[in-house]
This record gives sequence, structure tokens and C-alpha cells, in this order.
Amino acid sequence: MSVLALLEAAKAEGRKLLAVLIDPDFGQDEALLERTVQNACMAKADLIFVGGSLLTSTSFNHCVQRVQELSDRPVVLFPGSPAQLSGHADAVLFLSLISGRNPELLIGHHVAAAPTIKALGLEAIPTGYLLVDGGKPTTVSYVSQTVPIPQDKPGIAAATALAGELLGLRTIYMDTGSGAQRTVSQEMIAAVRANVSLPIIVGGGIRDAATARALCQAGADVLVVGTAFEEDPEHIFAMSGAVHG
Ligand code: 1GP
Repeated sequence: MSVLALLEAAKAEGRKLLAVLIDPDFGQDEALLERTVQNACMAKADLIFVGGSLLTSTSFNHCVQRVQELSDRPVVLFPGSPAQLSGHADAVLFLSLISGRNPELLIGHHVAAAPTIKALGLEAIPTGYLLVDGGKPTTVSYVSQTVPIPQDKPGIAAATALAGELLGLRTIYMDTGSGAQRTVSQEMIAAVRANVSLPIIVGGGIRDAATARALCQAGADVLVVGTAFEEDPEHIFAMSGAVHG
């Protein structure tokens, strides 16, 4: 089954999914990487995402390979640049930053990455990425040079997501950025949910089980958590329990 089919089937069945995000820089710590992936598998997290908006290490491909070796879960790239591609993954989120107006992130990087994605045989999942204000500037807002959608403007998020659906994108990813002070609000998730039928992925600043539960109830289909698991991979168990209800 393709990863997109898995997302669509889970949404149709009302099953919420947890994606454990591994930042390849953090993945340089081999012992921590192993513990994180092992816990993700034991806790029955549904997906493992690998990627980051800015990489300082040069061993991206090796990190994806290690994750794939250790994992019995689908490994999905969440790339911050066309350099973050690896044939060791199962799929790649083919991200268009549709909340922004940076042409490189709407089509430029896609042109650069497309031949490699085809050559590697990676499943590409067309994804509309919405950067939402999470209370402080994040690496993704700085690197992407885009203005996040204000938290108190759910209507903008809904119209943006709807435009993505009408353009033929297959998932919507709403993100306040890694380490954000605030998650995407329940009100904004509900507004997007009311306007699109695509699977909705939500990430940024999710640190506890109660918040995870509330975001799922608001309409998120997949929650992405990175920072909280970098701090303590044991958190994966409680988070998985909350998401899977
Ligand atoms: C960032 O959505 C992810 O793109 C995860 O964010 O690291 O804050 O969990 P956190």
C-alpha cells in the first residue's frame, strides 16, 4: 500500500496517525536515533518522518538508511531542500509552501528535485504546506523567507487549504515550525477541516498527550512530533496512546 493510500484509508476509517519526526542533525547521535526509532516501532507510531528546514550535517542519506534499517514503519521524507532526498525512504512529501509567495518553494525546488525523485523511484505525495504563526520566529519561517498565517485568521488558512485541494494537492500540512511556542489552534484546524476533504497533517510545538488529543478532535488526521521526542524518546508511548485513543 502506498503511503498516501495509508493516509487516505486511515482518514476514511477515522483512525488518527502519529508521525515521529527525526531531524537528521539530531540523528547524528546514533544511540538516541536507535532509541527513538525503536520506541516509535514499539509504541506503534504510524510513520517516521525524516527532514529539517536547515541541515548542518552532511550525512542525510546515512541517517535515512539507519532509520529504514531500524524501522518497520514507513519512512517518509519531509525535506527542507532538494538535497534532502534518499532512495532509502518509502515516500517523500512533495511540499508546496502555499501559505507563502516564495516562487522557489512553490515550483523552483520541485523542478530541481523531480528528476531525482523519479530516478530513486520514491513515492511523491503532493502536499500543501501552510506555515502558521507559532508565537516566535522559527527556523522554517526564517529559511523560507515567508510570512506565517496569523493564528487568529482561520479563514485565511481555510481558503489557502481549499486552493491547494482545488489545485490537486493530496494532503494539507499545517505547521507552526519545530520548537514553536504554540501549536496550530483547534479553531484553525476545524476551519480547514470544514473546507477540505484531504488528510490534514498538523505539527509544531506538540508536547503533551492532552494537546495531541484535542488537535485530533479538532480535525487533524496525522500529528507530527519532533522536539518533544528529541528531549525524551520515552514520550512516544504516551503520545501514541493519546493519538490512537
Ligand atoms: C516541525 O511539525 C514539525 O516541522 C514538528 O515540530 O519539533 O515542535 O514537534 P516539533
